[in-house]
Amino acid sequence: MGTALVYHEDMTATRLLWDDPECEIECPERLTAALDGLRQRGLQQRCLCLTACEASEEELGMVHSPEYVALVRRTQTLDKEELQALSKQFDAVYFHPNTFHCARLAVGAALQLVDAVLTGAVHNGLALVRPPGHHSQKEAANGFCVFNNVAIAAKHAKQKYGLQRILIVDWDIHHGQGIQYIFDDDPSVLYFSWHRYEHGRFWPFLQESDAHAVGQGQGQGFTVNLPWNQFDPELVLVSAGFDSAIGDPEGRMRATPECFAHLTQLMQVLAGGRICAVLEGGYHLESLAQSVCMMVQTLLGDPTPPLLGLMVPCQSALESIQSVQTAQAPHWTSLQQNVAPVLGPSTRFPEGRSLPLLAENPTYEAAEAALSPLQGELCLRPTPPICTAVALAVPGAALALPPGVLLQEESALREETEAWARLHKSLFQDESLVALGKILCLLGGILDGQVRNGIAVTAALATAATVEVIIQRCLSHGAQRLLCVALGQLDRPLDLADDGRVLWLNIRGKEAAVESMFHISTPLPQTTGGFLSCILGLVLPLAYGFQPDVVLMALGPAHGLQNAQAALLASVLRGPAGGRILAVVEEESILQLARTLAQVLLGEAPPSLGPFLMASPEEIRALRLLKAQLEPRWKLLQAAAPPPGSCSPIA
Ligand code: Q9C
Ligand code: ZN
Repeated sequence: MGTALVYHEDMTATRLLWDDPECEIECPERLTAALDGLRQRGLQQRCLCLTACEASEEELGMVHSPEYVALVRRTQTLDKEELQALSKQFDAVYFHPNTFHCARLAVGAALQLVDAVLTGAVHNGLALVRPPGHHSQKEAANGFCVFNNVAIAAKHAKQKYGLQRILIVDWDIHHGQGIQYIFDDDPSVLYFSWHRYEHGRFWPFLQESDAHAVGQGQGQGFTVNLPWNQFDPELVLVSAGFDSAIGDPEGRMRATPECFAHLTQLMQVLAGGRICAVLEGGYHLESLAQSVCMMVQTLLGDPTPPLLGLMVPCQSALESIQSVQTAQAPHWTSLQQNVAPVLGPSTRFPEGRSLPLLAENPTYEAAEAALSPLQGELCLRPTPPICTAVALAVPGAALALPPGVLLQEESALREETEAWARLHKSLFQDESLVALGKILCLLGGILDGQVRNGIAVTAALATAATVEVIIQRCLSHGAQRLLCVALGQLDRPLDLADDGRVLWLNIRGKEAAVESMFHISTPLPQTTGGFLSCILGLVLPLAYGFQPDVVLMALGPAHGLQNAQAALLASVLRGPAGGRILAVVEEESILQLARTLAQVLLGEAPPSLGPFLMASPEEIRALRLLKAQLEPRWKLLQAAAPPPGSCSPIA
């Protein structure tokens, strides 16, 4: 089980035959650059490489009319002048004698990827295709797109595999209006798109790209901008455009390649990790190649590199999120319990404001200049030789570990272990001292970059003392910032300085409390909705905002977490610190828990949280209270997801 890469070199055989500055960016080199990047970084070799076959006309017919398919088929025999004349009938489109062949291969590649994932041959995958698809419509080519690859893939997944809920995440910089039209009244396909809009002044200049478009008829509420609303998809299709990436001449935005690793990782907690990504836009060759590598690396289960930069959402992004919530609220009860603050009218821009962004964006050139020094450095971060290691207090538990996990047998030097034990005046004896020695050795491996992540099983009653030692060891080893997410009865070590190096987040107890901006307590929610809100609306923004270099997730006595909840938490915490996470669990709770955590740390999707329950009013009140107090320091909380409510839109 791994990651599929679907491709056919014939898809480089279509190109622009005349002068057209708008279309020339959609060139064959896009595919070769992406593929070379994957090859150079050794990523292609780790994938299951599949050769694309042409889709049949019947398959094209799931979305397109026979007349339109016939029209595209006829382009095979047209001369240059005829091709140019036909292209002019559409917006931002060019035809080539090979277009029909390439476009059928592109659809075929998307279908093969869905087959590979849904038959269980692979976990996930990427189809590297041209032409792209998301703008194409039943009877029209549009925006370089000829056939709608992803839409046909969704129909195929429904028809051939009987799927009932498919999520399409479209992160191309342009709105995929083609996909939106095709599934407008279909509640089984949730289309989520984020795109540059500029109040209608960014291509394709459509009113229906705005937040108020929520779908029609039965499909109302299934054209959405928030993936986290308990649709609970069985499959995730990604319209993976990379034209929002830094340096892109078309999108002129500044997403770094790392952003795509994190986007991919966030998608991986959905649908049991069944992700099929299909290339859409992306026109800066080097930026495209790097972004594709980031995505494939994450699909393969590698840790995500840390996100750099200021962790502050911009006002205009907050406004967009706010209007989506307002527009969707009638269709999703989850969005009616919004904990996000409502923006006052004074902060809203008038509809017809002038647009500094579409004119020459002064930061764009700077961004492009910044790209070149980034290049070599990016993927050079060495991947630690060992993925996940487990230090066990009880040797018998090793039987429950999944394959691929290294059992930590080695210990730190006895003198060193004893020195740490003494320093913390704690009663480490015999068994617990042996366990501590192994844990110190495992931690050393993580800090030195030999091991990506790990699980430390402490002897009974030794968790709190072990956590103290781990914190001190991290700080003395030069960790700048350590995030501790502590569950159950674990107190913040008393002698720990509140100097911003450790962010202590305790999830337990009855009261939400902000002792300081770096010492926060919140109750463990008892509902699925409350738990998701806590993880996605509080822990995740705090973790990304803090930018830790190590994450410690400690499950102390009476932590009360179900295995699936622990798995989701660990899975989310893999993101912020480049995957450097150490999970500490107490002996009594191990076996199945350690196994589940190990699977997630290896890169597998967390299991389902089970039946959905709305967040309770008290849970929402606690979260609101914390957000209000923490927002001045932790700005990402402003953009946090609202607490999810019911499983389905209101009928
Ligand atoms: N001056 C994709 O990314 N260009 N298609 C509009 C207006 C058309 C983009 C430029 C962009 C089409 C798949
Ligand atoms: Zn695009």
